[in-house]
Amino acid sequence: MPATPEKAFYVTTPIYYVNDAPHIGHAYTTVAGDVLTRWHRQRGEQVFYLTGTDEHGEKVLTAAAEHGMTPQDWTDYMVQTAWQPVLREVDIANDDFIRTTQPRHTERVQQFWQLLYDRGEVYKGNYTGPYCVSCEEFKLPSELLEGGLCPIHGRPVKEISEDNYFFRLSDYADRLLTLYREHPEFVQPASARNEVLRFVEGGLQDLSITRSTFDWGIPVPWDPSHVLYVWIDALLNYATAVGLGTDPDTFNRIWPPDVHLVGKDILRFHAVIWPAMLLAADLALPRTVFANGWLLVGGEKMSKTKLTGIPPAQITSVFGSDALRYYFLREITYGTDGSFSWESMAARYRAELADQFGNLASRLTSMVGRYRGGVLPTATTDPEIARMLAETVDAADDGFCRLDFQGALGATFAFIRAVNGYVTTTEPWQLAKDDARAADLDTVLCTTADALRACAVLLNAVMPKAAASLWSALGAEPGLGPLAAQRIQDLAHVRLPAGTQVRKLAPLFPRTEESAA
Ligand code: ME8
Repeated sequence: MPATPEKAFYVTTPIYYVNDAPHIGHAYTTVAGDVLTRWHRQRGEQVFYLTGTDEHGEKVLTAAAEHGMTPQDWTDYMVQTAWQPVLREVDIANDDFIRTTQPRHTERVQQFWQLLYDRGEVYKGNYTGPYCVSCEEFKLPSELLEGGLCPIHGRPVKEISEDNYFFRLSDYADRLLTLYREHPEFVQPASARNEVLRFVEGGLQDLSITRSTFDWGIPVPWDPSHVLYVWIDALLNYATAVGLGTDPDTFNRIWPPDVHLVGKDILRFHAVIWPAMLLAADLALPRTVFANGWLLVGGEKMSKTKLTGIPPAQITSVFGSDALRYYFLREITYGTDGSFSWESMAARYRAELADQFGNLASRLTSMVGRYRGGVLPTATTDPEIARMLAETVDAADDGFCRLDFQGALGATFAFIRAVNGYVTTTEPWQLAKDDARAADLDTVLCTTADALRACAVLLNAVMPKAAASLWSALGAEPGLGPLAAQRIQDLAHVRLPAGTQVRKLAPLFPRTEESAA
């Protein structure tokens, strides 16, 4: 019998609206997913990482009209010039990019809803009530701010009254509450779980799933005078991208998702509507929906709608993509809100990346060059540093797997600080003056080089460019193989072999005038 292929660890980001260009809020979620992906790959797991764009709905239709373009031309343009390039800008290693206008999506979405219609999960009714186009969400009157404004966008909502089709969402309240109770890991962090619990305990209303006043959407298969509501089209991207209904081999290898990364603004869609849709179709449920907090500007959510978004390139052009990736995950507890400031970005760049990590790498590579002609000597490594390394690997693995990026990076940088301290205390530059202490100097060089070998692997998920430069300067590949093939589980047991050719390294995080500002 052929071996059953291992189920992939499946990570997703939200698919982003193409009404405007991406800002660092979008990059934040996508980088978090990328780090998770790269970490799990280095644990030896198969990983499937999906991102993409959400192209239907009124918001995109309006943006296209404002630019005098058809919605399809507009979405093609935005995907090619803005949304796909930003992935390269911040170094994303996604496996697929789904667009909701692709036939592989639209056809499978129609099949899915036809199935639910045939099963009696859908009925015709009338929706009258508020709708926020910026959220693409039907609102409850009680949720609105004074003056009838959307609580997220601070903009007036539309009052709509349409004959629509409805999904029997209210039937699923009990099953959802059981799900949250039996699987506390389903919604994370705890604050998000509590919010979802409170919401569902308050009772659910059936959901309007079609719109009939515009046609930029997927036609309802049983009534083409309606299009599907953009959210119940968009949520299905996670399943259509991996072959729902038409490619069972791929689907069974990847489904269900292990982690849906979402911003807290779209938590209810993912933690309430989405599992109800899957239950109605008898599909397995995702393991976890993890909600990240907001990047704030002046205390408010950074947003395309409010034009407060900072494009990622504005940061990467000064600090590089590794530093952007590092900064947000180190600075903000994943799951809570946080602010960006140039001052704090520059301070972390200087103190942690340049002065701690970069400096340790420069010190070691130049000392091996100066004292040992660039060849790593034979020596045992310092047992205390080896012990700390083993603890650091465990802490980092635990942190990354729980999406505690801050904790994982905190542990790794504490180790880097300790190794820097070890170099300072052992004073290799003094040892080098005394031939009788050559063995001690060898120990310091081997210990430090090997600690950096481990750091390259520990930081590869977050800073792939710096990690690759370091791996190459350490000359690690001939002895140990490519960086990407290093396994987290082996990290504390492997050593950089004697005889390794170490090259002097250009600063990993150079100080530029702008980064020092
Ligand atoms: O909601 N802080 O798309 P969207 C942190 N198409 N994260 C932020 C952020 C901020 N200020 N701004 C955006 C949609 N994000 C739907 C999703 S999924 C089936 C459909 C991130 O373009 C965060 O992850 O408005 C948020 O959920 C996502 O971008 C929303 O992007």
